Amino acid sequence: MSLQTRLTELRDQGLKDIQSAENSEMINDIRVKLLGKKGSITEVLRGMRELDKEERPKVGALANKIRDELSNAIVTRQNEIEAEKIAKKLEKEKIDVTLPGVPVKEGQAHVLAQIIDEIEKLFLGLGFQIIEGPEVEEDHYNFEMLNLPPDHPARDMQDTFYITDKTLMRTQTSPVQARTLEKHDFSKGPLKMISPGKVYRRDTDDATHSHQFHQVEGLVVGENISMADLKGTLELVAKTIFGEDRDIRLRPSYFPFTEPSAEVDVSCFKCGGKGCQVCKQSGWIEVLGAGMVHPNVLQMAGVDPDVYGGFAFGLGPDRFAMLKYGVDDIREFYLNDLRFLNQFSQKG
Ligand code: 2U9
Repeated sequence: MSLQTRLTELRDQGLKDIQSAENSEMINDIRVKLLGKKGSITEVLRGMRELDKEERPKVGALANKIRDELSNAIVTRQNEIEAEKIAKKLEKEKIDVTLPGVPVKEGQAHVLAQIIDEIEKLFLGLGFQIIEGPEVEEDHYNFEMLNLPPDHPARDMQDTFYITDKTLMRTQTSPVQARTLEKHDFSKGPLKMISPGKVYRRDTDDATHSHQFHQVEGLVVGENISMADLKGTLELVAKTIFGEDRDIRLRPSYFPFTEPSAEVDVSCFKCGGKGCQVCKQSGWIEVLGAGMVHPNVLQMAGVDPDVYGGFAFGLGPDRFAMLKYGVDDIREFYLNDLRFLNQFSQKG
């Protein structure tokens, strides 16, 4: 068989093989078999040494033409295979961007967070700072700085979880106020702050008691601060949370950290003060405690009680939410049952 015939045969078979190759690996094998160092075309070219001088250029030209033809066919098929691969991938991964998405269920703040947010907004508007502090506290700040020395009988009501002899889960957010008061620079003006957060008591949980609940406490210390300032501030709290038409009244009480101290009632938001089941026919509901900061507390924080004075108050967002929404079991707030929590939609 002449070399020309051999070459055209190789070309015809090669082109067929190239055309029917299905992937890059097959194409590569064909390329090696035909055009590689030991490939069939290369071998034919090597055989040209035996040809007559006149024949060599003709066969050489044909061999080069066929080699080019085959390499072009290989590149073309290779490109086709690549394009087919991409097209298949695109088909498989096709998405319809016009389809409606899976709706994201919008959450909302916990009902207690909603109450705390409302109180924080009110006090920010009055120029108060919002200050948080540690839940694991020193006995010194939780009790002693608040005029509750060791063995003070009022400590009984605030029994808590002790971490060591001198560290405990705070029973009130007052220690945050004591720490801030101790550091306050009065040359820069009065101290006006609220401290919201979790507090702990060694209570057996029932419908009205929880070993962990929330407080927002407030403290104002400066010059010429009177009980009228206290009453005006608390009236705003009552109106913000329980409605514009609310009144408040102060009844004498006792707290070790305030003197005089008062329990604060809000006129019943259910009956407007006439008397109903919610207010137990009294027209009033007790909502918070307050008083003028005890001189001992000021003194212990390094503040001169002859120059500075102020008021403090404490309220329980849990109790506020129970009253406002008629929740009769405090434990509901801590069960994380969405059927309960979703009732308090922020959108109204
Ligand atoms: C400093 C000085 C005084 C904080 C106060 C109350 C009154 C109060 C609780 C009652 C039950 C809140 O809802 S409750 O848990 N508190 O009645 N708290 S005055 O007085 C302070 C705090 C810090 C330095």
